[in-house]
Amino acid sequence: MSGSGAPTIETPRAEGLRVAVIAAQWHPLITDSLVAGSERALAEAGVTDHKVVRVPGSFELPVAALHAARSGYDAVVALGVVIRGDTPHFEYVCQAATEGLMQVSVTTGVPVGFGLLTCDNDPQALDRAGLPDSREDKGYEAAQAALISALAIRSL
Ligand code: DLZ
Repeated sequence: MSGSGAPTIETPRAEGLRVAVIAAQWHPLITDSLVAGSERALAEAGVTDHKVVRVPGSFELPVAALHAARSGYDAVVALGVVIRGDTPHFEYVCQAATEGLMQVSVTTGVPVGFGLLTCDNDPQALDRAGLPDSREDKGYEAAQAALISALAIRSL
């Protein structure tokens, strides 16, 4: 999937929304930066009520996201990094996390910003992590997506 075709997205005003950021701990340099990017977006949107919860790995993102969605949060931001290794483990963790997060979102009606990086190698992940030399900031983008979706849902 290439990034070409991505729209220019403005960070909305979202005062009053409650947001849970759920982040895995694997690849801490990258996940910490994704968390920082998501918090930057929340601050720019005027969100004052947010909580960051860390889970061990990306496989655990869906269950924590489910609890957040059931606990009254208006939006969830899920952040993690999975790097391909020599075994099929990569596919299982990526598929479980991705499908699990989508299920949480469609079964609870609470939007989940998808900030799970699924990369072949470290440089690909670093390039998307929102670090000073990164080209992209997927933590920021995932928070934007969660906020915009929550506001869109409210308007329906
Ligand atoms: C086991 C594992 C491996 C090999 N790689 C990653 C990874 O690259 N990124 C990640 O977020 N988690 C990884 N994990 C941990 C699993 O997500 C999970 O935490 C463990 O299997 C325990 O349930």
